[in-house]
Amino acid sequence: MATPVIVTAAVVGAEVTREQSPAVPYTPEEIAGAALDAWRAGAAAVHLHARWPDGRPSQEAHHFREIIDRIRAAGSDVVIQCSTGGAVGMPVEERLGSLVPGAEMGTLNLGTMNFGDEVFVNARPDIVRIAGRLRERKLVAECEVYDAGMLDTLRWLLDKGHLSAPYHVQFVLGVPGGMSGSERNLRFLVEGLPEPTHWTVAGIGRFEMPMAEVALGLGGHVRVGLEDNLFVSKGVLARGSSELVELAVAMARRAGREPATPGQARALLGII
Ligand code: KMH
Ligand code: ZN
Repeated sequence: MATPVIVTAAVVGAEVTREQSPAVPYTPEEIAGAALDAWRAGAAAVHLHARWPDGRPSQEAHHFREIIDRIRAAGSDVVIQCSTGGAVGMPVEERLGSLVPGAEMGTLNLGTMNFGDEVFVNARPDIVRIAGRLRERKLVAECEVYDAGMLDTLRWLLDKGHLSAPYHVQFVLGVPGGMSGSERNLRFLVEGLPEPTHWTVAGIGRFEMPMAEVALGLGGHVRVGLEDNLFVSKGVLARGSSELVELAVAMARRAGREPATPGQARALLGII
């Protein structure tokens, strides 16, 4: 049987705003609601950011705690992944505020890069520090790779013992400043993994669904959601991340793969 597909829903992120789409959630209640809708639509995992009620990005522990509590209170077993990337410009200690009890995974961004017109700073000592915090808290790292050189940083982290299995890799393709979302780029990155591991692709903007399709064929996993893309088709806004999850689930089934349950996702990712 083909490996089930872990569909991860990235329901809010730090950049998109309600001015761009009224479906963007801000409050912990709205973010938890979007996560639950995504889980009901077939997402096995949710990638969480938080916002202040006015929409500013937040890495405040109390926001993440409330989001997770609301998800669990509704009876969901969805895998919880918290962002340590936060928003461009946030100091590392602030970014680490998201790693609250109840988190099961945390992101580990593997390098500094242009991020649109801004710079997303991830100096190597900071990457080591975040990796250390994830290890201390027994969280599975999801390594965010935006460009090919970041795979060398992954190899370096493994060689130096800053990171060890189980970990997960996510290729984020289409950020202006990183690699764009082409099949050739994705194949090149997958071939460049330092050792066999599970991986996901998050295609940004118009790259979301095309990259999901390529990943499904290559045995990878898929991330979708409003953090990455606001549209279901050209000029048509998604009702929410759950609608993008529905599209990804249907695409997976057409490719002969079933969406993973949260339990299957935990087994694949090594979450205990
Ligand atoms: N908001 C981006 C600057 C992550 O979640 O770890 C970083 C980001 C990655 O979203
Ligand atoms: Zn994120």
